[in-house]
Amino acid sequence: MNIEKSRIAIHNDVLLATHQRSFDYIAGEVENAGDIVNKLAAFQVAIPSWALGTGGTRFGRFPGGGEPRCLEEKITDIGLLHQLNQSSGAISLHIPWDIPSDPSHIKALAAQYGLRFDAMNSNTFQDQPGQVFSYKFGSLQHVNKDIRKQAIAHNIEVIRHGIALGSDALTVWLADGSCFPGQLNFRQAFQHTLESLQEIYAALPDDWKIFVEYKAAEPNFYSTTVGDWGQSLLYTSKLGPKAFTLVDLGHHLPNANIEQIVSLLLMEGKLGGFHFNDSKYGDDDLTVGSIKPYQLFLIFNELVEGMDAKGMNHATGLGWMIDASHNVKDPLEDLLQSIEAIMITYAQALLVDRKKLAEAQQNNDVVTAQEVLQHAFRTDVRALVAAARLQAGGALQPLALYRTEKVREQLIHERGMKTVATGL
Ligand code: AFD
Ligand code: MN
Ligand code: MN
Repeated sequence: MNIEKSRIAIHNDVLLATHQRSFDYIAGEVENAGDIVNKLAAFQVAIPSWALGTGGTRFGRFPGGGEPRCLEEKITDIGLLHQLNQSSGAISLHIPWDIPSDPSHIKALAAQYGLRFDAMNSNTFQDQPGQVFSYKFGSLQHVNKDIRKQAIAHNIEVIRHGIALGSDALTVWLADGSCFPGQLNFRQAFQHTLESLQEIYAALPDDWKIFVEYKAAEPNFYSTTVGDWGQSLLYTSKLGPKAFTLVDLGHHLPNANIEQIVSLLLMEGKLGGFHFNDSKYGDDDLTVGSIKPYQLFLIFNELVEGMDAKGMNHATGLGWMIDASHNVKDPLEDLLQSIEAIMITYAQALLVDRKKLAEAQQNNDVVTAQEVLQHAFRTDVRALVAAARLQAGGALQPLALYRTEKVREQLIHERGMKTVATGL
């Protein structure tokens, strides 16, 4: 299905006068409103193929109907999001869930919706039907060389699928680790993993990157072989210039200072990918900004400051993706909320008075430093975000239009009530 441009135009016409009033107000309050709007319009966040259906929990799955049944339908879903907000212009695939039978057809379909292919994800955390060796005791870390070889070959196959689609990055997230003390020799597990990653790295095309994602715990509960940013940075430093660390907001121990982590990774030129979500307890994969919006702002503040210090383009300098799971909400509504939260926070980070903050830091003026940050965080920037969408051809209120157009009802009508998206 499609959301016709004319439907978006009618929706915008009705809201235009109110929007313009809010926009004029904020444009008078901030410096360079036009620049901020342009940066927001350029900023695109990839949607992963596995966020379009109802996520599994250990306890139950309560699908809401109309879930995409195949890669084509996943592209359609992301295309719909992009038509509404003009900020979801990329899709991230997971192999083997999303193996394209006809890559040129898939590429053409994505192009119709204005989507490009973001990082490709490999999967060595599940055993697939017909697979020779099991990953029960790990994949790239495994004590058995044949099992490591199988996992390496899978990652190289993922790169090949990505080349056919025009992607330029591979994300490796490993479930490797151990559940009990004594189960693993930590150094040996690290060395095996490094050697395996080196073989995968050797198969990367010249213009590709590899992102090594870390996670503190789960599914292994005692140790994780890429458990934190330090371990990821060790791997990516040893691998070489095409290797980068990937930060997923949900993959830290409680109260970790993620803003400091991204700042130092950027300083080292080793931050490559970023997964947005929110959480209260662990890897909850909740809607971005729904639990800790101020923390998200502080992280974005460091991202903007650190990228500017390196002369990086905000939109293209990192691989931005939402990594979420939906158990009680319509996944598409949740993704619209997540994108809105990302854009609002990015806009607030752009508002930070950097000169004043640097002066306050230099003078140990702690009070002013806090004032500068909180002034930006407390500014209502929603009209700037809406203006960026309007400029790009999106809807002033994507969620409202999604509901009035009855998108979910139409998807259920087309696909049925009992559809299950492949993925987590
Ligand atoms: C799991 C991991 C990680 C990864 C995703 C896709 O926690 O976030 O990005 O699977 O492999 O959710
Ligand atoms: Mn992730
Ligand atoms: Mn995760």
